[in-house]
Amino acid sequence: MDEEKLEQIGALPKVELHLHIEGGAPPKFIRGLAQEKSVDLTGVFQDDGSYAYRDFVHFLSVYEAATQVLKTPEDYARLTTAVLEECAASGVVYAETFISPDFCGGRDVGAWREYLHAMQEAADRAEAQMGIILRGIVTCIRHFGPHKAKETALCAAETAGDWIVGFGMGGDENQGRQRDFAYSFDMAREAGLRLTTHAGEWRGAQEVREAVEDLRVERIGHGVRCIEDLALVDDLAEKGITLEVCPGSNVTLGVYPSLRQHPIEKLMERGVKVTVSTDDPPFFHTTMRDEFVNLSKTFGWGVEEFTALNQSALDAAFCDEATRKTIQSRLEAK
Ligand code: MCF
Ligand code: ZN
Repeated sequence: MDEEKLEQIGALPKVELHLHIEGGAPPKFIRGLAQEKSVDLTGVFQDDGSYAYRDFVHFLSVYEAATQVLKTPEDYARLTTAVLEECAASGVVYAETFISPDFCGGRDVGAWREYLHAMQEAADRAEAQMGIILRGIVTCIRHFGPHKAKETALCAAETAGDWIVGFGMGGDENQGRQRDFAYSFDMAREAGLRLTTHAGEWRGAQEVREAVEDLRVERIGHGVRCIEDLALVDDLAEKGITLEVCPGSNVTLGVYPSLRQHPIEKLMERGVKVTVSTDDPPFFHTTMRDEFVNLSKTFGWGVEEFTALNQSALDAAFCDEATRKTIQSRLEAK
């Protein structure tokens, strides 16, 4: 692929469905807040200033350690601005972000509303200044257990609307089962929220099947390990379930040894709805632009393939129809 073509692909407008808000924090931003608040972040950064972690479980604890500096709604407003600046610089026109009442007010509904208000105001400002549109997915954390997830689901149900559009789960897939969280997902569904859960990143195809059957989600975070059971892959294709695939994250965390060996192309060829996201971009040394360019270099994809990926993402976005139309016209205008 020649340089000009790669440049063109990097410059395409993009839709991103899988982005954890604290995971999008530039390390400099977190270091700055730590200094302001005199928080000791020993062990969070490497000598070169990037986030330090050895493996997935360590990544989860470093993520939580970095999040300690985010103490107030105002901190989350600043974080939202910093994350959206990075997204917009990468050509993202619409993003959905995972936000968690665990970190924003300790799952207290009143406090959660204040954090949410601050993030939404920051997102409105970013939309006015940079044109980027953001929506939120309230997210429970699997390794915090089902009881805390219920409190999180209550926060989600209380604030469901045209900005909080979904409910999801992230965290350590090796703890518990999807069905342990069915009560919370049912509560969110009844409040009108759309559903997604992380599955099939660290555990195999069975985990993806359980996510679909036990939580009745319409999207899956990662989901890539479904490739280990082709009958399941066909089932996902038939049901129209969308995978929020994060190739750079998977390679950096060691789910696959290289992008070449990543199943994204096989999944698409077999008819599964696939989208591309960054997950926690600075943790994984990536951006949406990098994801597009790297996929193009590895699989030889051109504008047509990336246009299809964007369209799958927009079709699976949890926003309302008026917003979808606005984004559609932005994708077509460029
Ligand atoms: O997708 C990656 C890796 N797999 C699982 N979970 C997470 C990922 N990035 C963040 N998370 C989790 C993590 O537990 O989501 C939470 C973090 O605390 C934040 S949700 C706003
Ligand atoms: Zn994730």
